[in-house]
Amino acid sequence: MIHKLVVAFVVMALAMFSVAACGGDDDDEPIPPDPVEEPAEGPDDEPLGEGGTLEIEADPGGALEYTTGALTVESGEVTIEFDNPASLPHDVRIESGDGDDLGGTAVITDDSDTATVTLEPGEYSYYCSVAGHREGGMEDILTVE
Ligand SMILES: [Cu+2]
Repeated sequence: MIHKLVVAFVVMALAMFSVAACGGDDDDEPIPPDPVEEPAEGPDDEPLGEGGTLEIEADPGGALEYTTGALTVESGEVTIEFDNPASLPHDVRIESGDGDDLGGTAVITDDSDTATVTLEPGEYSYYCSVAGHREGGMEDILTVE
């Protein structure tokens, strides 16, 4: 009598164990949740400063150079005040490090002109777009902080 109960108990226990083990084997790998795309932080998110004014002058003697050398300005809306006292036509163009033209003044002779460009922090150059002038030396560094 007791032996029969023990045997029955053991059989039931084994059966339950195998069912449990079987269920365990059927467990699938947990499915990872879809990756959430973080919004890309581009340069557009970088807060711009208050900008400033760049006073740029062409060489009065007519040499193919600016008298102002490397310049630094705060990021934001930047006003270019260009003075060309020479009898040669000149302008000021702003170029990004990637070679994109970002704007600039008119080509003027013995005159002055202003232009406004919006600049993010980075390394730029300013140059004269009159043919041959940039190659002749009318180019310098503009750092925007
Ligand atoms: Cu020029």
